[in-house]
Amino acid sequence: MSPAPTTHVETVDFVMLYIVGISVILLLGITATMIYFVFKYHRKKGHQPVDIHGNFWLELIWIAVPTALVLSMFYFGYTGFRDLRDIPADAFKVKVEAMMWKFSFKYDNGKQTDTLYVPINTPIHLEMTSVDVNHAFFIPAFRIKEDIINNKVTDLYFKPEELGKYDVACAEYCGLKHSMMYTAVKVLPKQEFDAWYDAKSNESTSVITK
Ligand SMILES: [Cu+2]
Repeated sequence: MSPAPTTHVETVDFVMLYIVGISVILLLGITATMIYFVFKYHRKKGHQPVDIHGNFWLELIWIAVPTALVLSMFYFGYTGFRDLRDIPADAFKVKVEAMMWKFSFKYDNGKQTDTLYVPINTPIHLEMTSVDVNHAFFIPAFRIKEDIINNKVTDLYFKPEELGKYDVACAEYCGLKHSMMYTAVKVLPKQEFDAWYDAKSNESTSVITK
């Protein structure tokens, strides 16, 4: 497996697999028990059913085990979420403006682009707002997504660790051309990014197209 493009990928995928894994094991276990009971306790001639009034240990187990499982899901979900929200103060800031139906990226030095360019191995902080309706910023390969709201600033954070070009999509239905509201994030080597950042032209001459 190739290395993940950001550290968030491992965290988010782990939580996902953990929850789905537990759910699948429980589904199979409960279904198997149910089928077994249907055969074991079906009506038989000459069999007298008896009522059972409580079983302390059984009840303790079926309260304690699901509680522990759900709390562990919460724990991994919460620590993963904290990683996504813990934005380093020295992160490289890019302002994102969403509008029907495109994204615009503004850098501190005045540069403005339609494609997001970022240097590798650098924490990136996106400060996002919308000039019209609600949108959402989604980079599937990085496992990050956040709403973009009019008159409000929302944030996203990631640290790219793999060079390349990754899809960015709007993930909130925002009108007629919502389905075409796509752009890309290009992760460049540090030197190449600096050259682009300091150059007059807005477009990168990068050969990265994958
Ligand atoms: Cu949109």
